[in-house]
Amino acid sequence: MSTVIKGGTIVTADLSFDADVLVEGGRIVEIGQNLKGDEVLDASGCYVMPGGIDPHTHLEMPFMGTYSADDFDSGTRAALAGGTTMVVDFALPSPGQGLLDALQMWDNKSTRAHCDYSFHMAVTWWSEQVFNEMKEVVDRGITTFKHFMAYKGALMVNDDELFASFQRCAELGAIPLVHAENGDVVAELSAKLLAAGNNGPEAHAYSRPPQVEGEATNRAIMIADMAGVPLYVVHVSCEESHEAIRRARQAGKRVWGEPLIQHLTLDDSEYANPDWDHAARRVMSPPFRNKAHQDSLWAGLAAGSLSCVATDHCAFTTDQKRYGVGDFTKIPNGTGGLEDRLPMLWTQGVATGRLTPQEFVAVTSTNIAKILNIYPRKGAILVGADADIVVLDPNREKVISAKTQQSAIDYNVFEGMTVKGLPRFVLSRGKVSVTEGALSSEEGHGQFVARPPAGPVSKALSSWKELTAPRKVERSGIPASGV
Ligand code: DUC
Ligand code: ZN
Ligand code: ZN
Ligand code: ZN
Repeated sequence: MSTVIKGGTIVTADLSFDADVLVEGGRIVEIGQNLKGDEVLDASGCYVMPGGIDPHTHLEMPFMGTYSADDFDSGTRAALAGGTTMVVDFALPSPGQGLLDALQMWDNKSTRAHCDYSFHMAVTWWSEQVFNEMKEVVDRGITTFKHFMAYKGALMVNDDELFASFQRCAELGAIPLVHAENGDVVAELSAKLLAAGNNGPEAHAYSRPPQVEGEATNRAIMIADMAGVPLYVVHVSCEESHEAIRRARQAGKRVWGEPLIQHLTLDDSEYANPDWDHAARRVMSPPFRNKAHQDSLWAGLAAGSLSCVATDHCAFTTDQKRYGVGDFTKIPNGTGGLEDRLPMLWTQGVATGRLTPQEFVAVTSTNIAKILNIYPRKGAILVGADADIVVLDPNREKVISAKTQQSAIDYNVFEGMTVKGLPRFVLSRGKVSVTEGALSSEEGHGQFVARPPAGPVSKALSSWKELTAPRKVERSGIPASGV
């Protein structure tokens, strides 16, 4: 059975042109004029783009005493409903747990996926076992390792562990990721705030000012440079962190930054809401920032200093958020966004003129496909590519509401916002999974996407190593010791 997507405008990260797309056997088999297929999808007036890739989700993840509420079923349904056709989730070993053990847990959970997926592996502690298992993880097609510089006493790794793991990544052709916040400072500030009776959700933001993020981003960049490895910084929320990434890139270092749709579109005034639930539902790390930081992130996407827009989808119900009544440090950190990432970015980015449609495709799909070394199988409209396609209707609109979302939680941080630019069709490896808002996806259709380690292109460009390579100095006059 073949499917032809007819009469639309193809938009890739490079160019736009009018053409039909013929899909068969899960792949794009032809691009051209007047193509014929068994099934016809009318794309007139629409943009035909590579399906979104969300490089940052936490589905059914054990975290802060509970589990994130969306699993691979509801999470990937939400993804597809919003035009995202692949997610990269974090396999998270608890400290002391082996990486392969954690991977088995994620393999089991992900059998429910409605769209394709891959994993990043988190390094939450360091040992010979972790060092050894990293190789096996890479052999299984997981070539990215996440490190938390925050969550002291839980997931945080120290600088010695960070340096050891980054060096191991360099050996394996893998890319380290960092959650960049100074966990020691966050812990100190949190304790001070609580001692002063500041225990509401707004104190969460006070405990994690932009400086803790800027400091950690700079530190991670320097440690990666010394390890000779590229670096991907997740959820860049502020100018301090963006500035560090900009400077590193300008100096020729291979560093990428990932802002979230939430940080681009929601600001810190949310925490001043007198309704405890409203504020707590928006507690995530890093927290929302002010307008100046948002402007910095938008500018970075346009200028290319920031590369990918993600969600960090880590959804908790209102009941779960209430674990933190009386102590903001116990509010499970995280917000949803999987279903809303593309429509929100289109509405507030493309429709406002801040991003071109090509830039939209680059930051929602193509850039991350290249970084993860799965381009052009993913992130492309090309003959031979997987038919992961979103047909986006720029005139289709809705008001975001928890009542109509796929996510399992009871609210939506974008509730009441109008989005214009919604999928008419979404195809997941050729399977029509969404038609004008109606889902026809299939549990278990999603497949694991193994990623080959990067070749020489992944080498960091810093000249630090050559300039300071240890050289033993030959000396003739060596003084007698110990006199
Ligand atoms: N931040 C969150 O808000 N949730 C999950 C993990 C993280 O780093
Ligand atoms: Zn994080
Ligand atoms: Zn995260
Ligand atoms: Zn289902």
